[in-house]
Amino acid sequence: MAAVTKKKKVIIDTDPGIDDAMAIFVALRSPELEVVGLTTIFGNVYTALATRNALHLLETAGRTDIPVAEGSHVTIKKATKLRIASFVHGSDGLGNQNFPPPAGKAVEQSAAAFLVEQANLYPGQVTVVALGPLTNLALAVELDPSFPKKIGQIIILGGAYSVNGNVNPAAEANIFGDPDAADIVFTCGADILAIGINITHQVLLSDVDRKKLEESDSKYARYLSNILGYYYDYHMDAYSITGVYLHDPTTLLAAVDPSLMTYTEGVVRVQTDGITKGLTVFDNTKKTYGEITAWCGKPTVKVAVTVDAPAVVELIMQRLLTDD
Ligand SMILES: [Ca+2]
Repeated sequence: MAAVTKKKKVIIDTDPGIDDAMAIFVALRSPELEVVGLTTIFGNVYTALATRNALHLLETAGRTDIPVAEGSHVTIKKATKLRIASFVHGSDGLGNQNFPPPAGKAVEQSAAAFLVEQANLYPGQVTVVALGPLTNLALAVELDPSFPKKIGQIIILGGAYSVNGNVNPAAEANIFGDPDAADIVFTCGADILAIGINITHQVLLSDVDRKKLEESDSKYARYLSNILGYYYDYHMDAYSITGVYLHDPTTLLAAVDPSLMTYTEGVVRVQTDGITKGLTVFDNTKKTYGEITAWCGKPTVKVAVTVDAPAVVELIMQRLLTDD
């Protein structure tokens, strides 16, 4: 038994989303991981549709054994005016393919309650891969102040470190979706690894890769080929590129193989209002400022600074091009 490597327990907090779908499939296809649940959040779509899509993706993969817990429908401050990125992923979140509704249902528990429960069941052993706005995680911290110490690691797709955002020059979409929640999570004291768009904008799925997916017999590759068209069109319109950024699957791979990236450590605070709402500001903690700042005394987090992009794309493709 000693030779058997223990699988890492993972909860994916997600707003599916075309690249979320890809990340979920990569997770299910990764022998290093045991996906213990999906929790849902608004972002690419509203929360109810995120739940429907999460159930649909698990049914597509034949993994209805994995529970889905529905997350918050409002921000941590109860704002109901949400930023929904349907222009990126289609109004159904999955490239407007008119998939039938899922047969299954979410569990009764809320996402935050599920996160707290799993952290208590397996202290120090559960990794949360957060692929949407951070509301559910902030609610988990509020629900159980010991959650940050009981959760193993939180890997966050969020922020733009020393680069422009993708909602506006200041803000990256997941942080912009609920900046107050993001600030709670970044300063909660958990073992946090943040992957910003300075990283994910280096990881591009090219036309050649797309063709390989289209020509593959794998059910995952075929499914993704069908929904990727909308995402390619958005990237051509927004960035004038023939390819798509692999935000969510890249972040997921940090749970599979952290050595694909390098990291620095410091304190991240989030701007919660004004024209720079959603801005993530990293303090490298190397300078002792002459006055008390909002970063002073806050716990440090890890932020990814470089990525082996070809290796990330290769691993994603390897996981998706087969289905057994
Ligand atoms: Ca996402």
